[in-house]
Amino acid sequence: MRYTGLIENYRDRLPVDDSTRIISLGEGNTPLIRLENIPATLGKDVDIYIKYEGLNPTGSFKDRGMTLAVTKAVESGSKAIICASTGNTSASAAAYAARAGIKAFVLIPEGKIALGKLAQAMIHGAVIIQIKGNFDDGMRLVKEVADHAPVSIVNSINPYRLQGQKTAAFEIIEELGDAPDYHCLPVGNAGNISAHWMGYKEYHEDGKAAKTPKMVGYQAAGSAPFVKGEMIDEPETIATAIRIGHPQNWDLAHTVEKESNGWFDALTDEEILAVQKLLTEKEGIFCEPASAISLAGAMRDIKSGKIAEGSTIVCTLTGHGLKDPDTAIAQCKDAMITINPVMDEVREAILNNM
Ligand code: AN7
Repeated sequence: MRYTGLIENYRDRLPVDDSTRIISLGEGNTPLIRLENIPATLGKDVDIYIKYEGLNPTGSFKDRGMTLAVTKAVESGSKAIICASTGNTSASAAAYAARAGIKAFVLIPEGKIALGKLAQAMIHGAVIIQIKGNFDDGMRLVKEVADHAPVSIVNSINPYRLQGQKTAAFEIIEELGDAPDYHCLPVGNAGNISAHWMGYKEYHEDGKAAKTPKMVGYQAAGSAPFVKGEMIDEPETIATAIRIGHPQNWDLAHTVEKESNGWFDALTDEEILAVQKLLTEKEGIFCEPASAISLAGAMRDIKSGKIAEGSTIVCTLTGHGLKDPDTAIAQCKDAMITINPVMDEVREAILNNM
């Protein structure tokens, strides 16, 4: 059967009915890839799977929530959606609004969103409002303006976003035959970790999984309110996707931590970038910096024994590496050889680099 997106696939578990016009780009159904080379380097017996959410239609997990948020906005008669974004939400909102034939307004922090995401929001025709401030300023403004203008908010404070995103947990359980022991994710607003936990609990309660995983959320050291235990006013990190100091799902995420017996921890930008590169070089998988933090954190916690040996671990790679070409290229400055167009020089380049 033709795959037509996650709402059709999980129709009976999502708030739609037969008359709902579904706005979909075929999101979901992303690969769960078993790491073959990295686990052996850790000196521990573990099974690590990557849920490659970068392969969604706009290159990030946001599409799972956006398909339902935009579907419901259109159903309610809305002609425009709005979001604040560190980049990926704006790209997704722009694409799904285009598909629906409605307007998208996106508020982004000036100079702090990755190039690919900006290109996406622009080419899909979103109205881009740059803020001389950060994501948290944008979020505050979106909430304020929604009371004064005819727009539907599609940030993760919109409950349909989380309903859509919970389907990633369903897919993982269906593929593994059960929930993993640990599920590691990058955390910004903590919508995704909360959505996954909803999905795991739902399938567990319905007998589709024998257990639920410990949920582990990793943040960038300069933007780690959950690790600090308080909001941060000036978040900073190279992983701009998670450059968020005032997470919108603060209480939900703490409930997830408690109920799942999980934890939050922080990693430095250097640790994040090193694992982004390792993953591309050792496994052939390219994700954006924010996404690499899930594996970077898992590797550290596996090595230390905090994640138990013998465990099955799923790490979500939330966004595609192509989202942020600047950061990738900056990591590989000396990776090019320039020659004259003669065979001898090509051969030399090969032999010198075997
Ligand atoms: C690649 O696009 O908040 O913890 O405005 O783009 O659910 O917020 C992006 C977040 C992780 C964090 N990885 O997820 C936005 C935005 C990537 C992201 C997160 C984001 P949440």
